[in-house]
Amino acid sequence: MSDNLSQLIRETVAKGYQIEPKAFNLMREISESVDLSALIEEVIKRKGDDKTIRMEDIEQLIRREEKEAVKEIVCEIKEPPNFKILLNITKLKTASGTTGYQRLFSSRYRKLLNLVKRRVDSSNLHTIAEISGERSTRVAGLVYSKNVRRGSATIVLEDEAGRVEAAAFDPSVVKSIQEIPLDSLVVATISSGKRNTFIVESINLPDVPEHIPNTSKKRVFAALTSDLHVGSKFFLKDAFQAFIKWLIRREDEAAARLRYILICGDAIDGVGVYPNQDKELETADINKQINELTNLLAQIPTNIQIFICPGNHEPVRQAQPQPPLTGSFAEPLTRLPNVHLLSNPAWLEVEGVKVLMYHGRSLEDIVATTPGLSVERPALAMKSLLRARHLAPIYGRRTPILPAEEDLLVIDEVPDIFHCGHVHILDSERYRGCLLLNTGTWQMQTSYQVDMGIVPTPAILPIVDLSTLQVITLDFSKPERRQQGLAQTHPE
Ligand code: D5M
Ligand code: FE
Ligand code: ZN
Repeated sequence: MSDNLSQLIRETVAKGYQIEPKAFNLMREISESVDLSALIEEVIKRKGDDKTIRMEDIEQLIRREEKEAVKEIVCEIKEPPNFKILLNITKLKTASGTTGYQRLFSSRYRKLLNLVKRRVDSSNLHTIAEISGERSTRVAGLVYSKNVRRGSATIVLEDEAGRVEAAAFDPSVVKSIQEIPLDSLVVATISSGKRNTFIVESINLPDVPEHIPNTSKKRVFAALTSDLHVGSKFFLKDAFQAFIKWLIRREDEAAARLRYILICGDAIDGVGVYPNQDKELETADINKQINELTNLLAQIPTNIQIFICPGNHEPVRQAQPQPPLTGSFAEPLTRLPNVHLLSNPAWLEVEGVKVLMYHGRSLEDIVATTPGLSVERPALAMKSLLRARHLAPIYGRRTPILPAEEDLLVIDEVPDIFHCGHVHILDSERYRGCLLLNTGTWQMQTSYQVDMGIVPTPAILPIVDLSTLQVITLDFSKPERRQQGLAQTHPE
């Protein structure tokens, strides 16, 4: 026990007061963090004839102190929100048929090539047609196909004018080929092997440079979430309602500082998304689902800005990029002054912090084709997308992609926060200064997920302090909410 504490206890007893053991323990616990002698003085002032100091007497005052602090925070952040919608794809020039996809891939190639040229010394970057048998040639090409075996791999690269097949035997190059998503752009050094064959000496994705993230000057928080699935029998309405109650009550600092909510797709469950979905729906009427979502969001204080992008359960075009909800489906939500309907993907700047929102359908294709990756660690699959600088590189598997004149799924800029959902598992990573966050779900495990062996992490909400990009999580799945730093789950 500290000298100050013993002194304080002696003085209190000398004044004729008794201290209950529980109160004494609490005093010891908090003696480092509060001005205990001022606190006991206040307790005595309130006691009257009762000469016993109980735990409750002290607790009441601490709570009041906390409340005062929260009130102060609320006053402190009274400036208007500071955000910009940097990319919201509402209109897109489509190109139909096979020429459509040719144009899309040619746009992808050119955009990623320009990005690579900004990053690396491009003076010796050649076209595939320029590969010579005499010396090593550095080329940029899209991965047309690849075949990885034990100890070796072959890869076919193509650019606008040609194709080349090359083999790799170096274990680190074979590993790189294994990790590189199909249809992404790579920079490879190709040399000639025996009998007119080519060898891959090195191969790299465009990647991101080491990045110093932008942060907010104000200590303002943003809740990043996804996959509510309102309308599903498995939507955890009580847990979501507990989150809203927590927001309204503002009894702790995170709630008081929260100014933004980002919902990264699958806000509603929709209809006809998977076979026999109707058996798992609370309501099969999309308008009713949207009304219920609107009613929930309407309870959120209007000084909190809410951004919503669609996922594969929303009634919009499934081919990506997906437009924002529109027409009668959007109407109830647009009546809320603080709701902003965005496309998938969308770019957002909140308090100076750049956020890339993308629902994450392509994560399924990444984990299905990359050995070592799984849905349990979606943030690692997100890292693959970021390194490929493309949100859905793999063409022709589960992710429908719209043939368009411009490939808007290229990640042109380095985001400070890359936000995805879809896999229903909360996960985070830091990669070269970027925060990668997959934000889980508010839906219990569905029978489909039981069959697929997907174990979701429902009702755990990550909240980002925009001034530091540190993440805390709040668990609303239990009545006893537990707060913890996300860094504890996956240390950097
Ligand atoms: O996706 C919820 C989860 O289910 C997520 O982990 C992807 C997985 N999922 C969704 N659709 C499919 C198909 N067709 N095959 C395999 N796995 C799938 P959600 O978008 O919420 O339904
Ligand atoms: Fe979902
Ligand atoms: Zn989804």
